[in-house]
Amino acid sequence: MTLKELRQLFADSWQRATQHPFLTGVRDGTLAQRAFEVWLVQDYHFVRGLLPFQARCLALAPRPDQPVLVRGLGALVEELRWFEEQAARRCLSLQGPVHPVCRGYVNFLWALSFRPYVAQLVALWALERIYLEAWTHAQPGAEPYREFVEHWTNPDFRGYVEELEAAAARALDGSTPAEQQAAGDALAETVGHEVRFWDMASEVGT
Ligand code: MP5
Repeated sequence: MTLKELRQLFADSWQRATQHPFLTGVRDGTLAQRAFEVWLVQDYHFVRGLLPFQARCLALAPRPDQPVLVRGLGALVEELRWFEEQAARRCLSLQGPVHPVCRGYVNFLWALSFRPYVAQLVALWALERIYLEAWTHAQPGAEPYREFVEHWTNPDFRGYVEELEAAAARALDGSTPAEQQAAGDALAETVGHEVRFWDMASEVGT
């Protein structure tokens, strides 16, 4: 099974994850400021959890996948600094509680570390690909949010997602039926977590 075929199995929830009302609100400026702030703080917590997941993934990676995973880890460290700057500019505390939806997503990534490498890589590709498509949907973004739209739509980020896609496709290509099943399960769960993350920010912030 190819990555494209796998993704097609979850086309409906993929669309909900990439065309959520939160993103339409970013595009036309109707998103409540509080919803955006909730998302920003929780996404910081998410990225803090994503980094160790990706580091564990790197530990398992075959030689050809090492460069893209190392590149991504460097970008995550830089992104955390960027989030801290964004939060400070808006006087938002990053010390507050982690929302159960965010915690559930990070816990899922932790558990995924004990599943086959291909499942981990497919999930990593999916969560990055969803962010690329989601923020592309929000383009160009209303003024207060434009910098965020640019952050996840710039050519560098697109190139990173394409490299991850190639690595995930290679892993899937050489996988057993049981590993393909694990990859499909991981993909379904990842897309579900992405939808719930936007729902959470929209609900808590309004
Ligand atoms: C990403 C993210 C993309 N920041 N938050 C969620 C909930 N899903 C995906 O990850 P990155 O590393 O910020 O591009």
